[in-house]
Amino acid sequence: MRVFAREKIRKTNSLSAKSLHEFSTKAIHVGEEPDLSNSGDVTIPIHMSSTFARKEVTKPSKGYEYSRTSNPTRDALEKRLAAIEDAKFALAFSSGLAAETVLILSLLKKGDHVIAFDDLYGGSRRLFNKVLEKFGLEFTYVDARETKNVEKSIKKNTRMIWIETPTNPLMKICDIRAISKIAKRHRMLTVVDNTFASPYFQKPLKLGADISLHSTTKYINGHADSIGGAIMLNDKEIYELLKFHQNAIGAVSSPFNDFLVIRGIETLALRMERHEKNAKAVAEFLESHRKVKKVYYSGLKSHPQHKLAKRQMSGFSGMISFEIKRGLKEAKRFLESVKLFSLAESLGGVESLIEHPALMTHASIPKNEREKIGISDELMRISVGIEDIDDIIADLRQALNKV
Ligand code: P1T
Repeated sequence: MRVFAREKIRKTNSLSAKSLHEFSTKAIHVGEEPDLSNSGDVTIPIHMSSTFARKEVTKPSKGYEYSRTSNPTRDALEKRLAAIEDAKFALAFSSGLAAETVLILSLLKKGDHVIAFDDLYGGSRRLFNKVLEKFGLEFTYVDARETKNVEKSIKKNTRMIWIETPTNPLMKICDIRAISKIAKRHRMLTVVDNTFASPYFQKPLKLGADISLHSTTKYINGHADSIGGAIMLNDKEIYELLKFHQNAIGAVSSPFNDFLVIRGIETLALRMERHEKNAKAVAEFLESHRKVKKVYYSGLKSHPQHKLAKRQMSGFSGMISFEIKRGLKEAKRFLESVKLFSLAESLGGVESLIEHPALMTHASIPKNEREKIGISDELMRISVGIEDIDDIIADLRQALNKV
């Protein structure tokens, strides 16, 4: 019996991110190898303790001293996050915006300049302009679909290029490989907010980016029941700097939320396949509806960057935006007529959500700026859930009939 147990220990201990190659296997096993010398939990326990006892004054017993600095449940999540993004390192934060804040405060200083895609989550632009500019950082927004717009905006003090692709909310695509090349040539860092694609469909680090960032609140957790953020990267020096600031600033995720995100990741591959399948059907339905003016979905052949999306993503994800023909009043009527969809901010959960960017997620961007980017009053964004596709389309159809 003892021999059997030891054999099993050896077997389970051999599971590591390095020895596992396929996404779904890593998403289920990395960070949760059962420790058979202890209780052998198959799922990682939620270590709620804020502090850890030690025997010797100067040496934490198992490397843990205080949960802001590190925590076994967070460690498990960070290992898994690194594994699913094929990254060497990952760090987990209390929100996507906390991850962004720690990233910028760790790597930039007063007087530094950032070039950012002009179509970004409204909260990211609010963070940049209303918070970080106060500390002497400078941001320039460009339409990064044209790589030359990025190159043209480089200044002596430019240190970072910040992109989303697909963007929130207009699903614009930029060329991660080409932009990363420019950044390298000018010794700048490329940060990709990979929230909309998820690590299942896009791996920015493999395309040359330095940092991949996520709001884990969205697809990675996938059940609309926790707020969190993550940074994945390969550079050890930058990782150590970020790890220092994660502790020094303190915007860490809670062990309970870490547990939820670990559990969410286990079904990420299955969920993303279904999100995409449903989204394709919804995009085609909307595109063929006479009351719909325009559909924004990179999986449609009519999307101006469909080919680039196909090249750098392995799937098109579940986010769609669209405009109806009859103005704000009718858009509001449509939004208030859906029944299966919840009219709510956020995205990436199993349930279908719908929202109005100009009045909700992107309301903090001045109207003239919004219009310049293309966020009109008729624009609506949907996060297609994994419910039965017939029910999803029936709900959209009945709401369109009310317009
Ligand atoms: O909400 P939080 O976990 O802090 O993540 C911020 C964030 C960062 N990046 C992208 C691309 C995002 O979409 C978000 C959050 N977005 C929404 C809440 C939304 O409804 O678009």
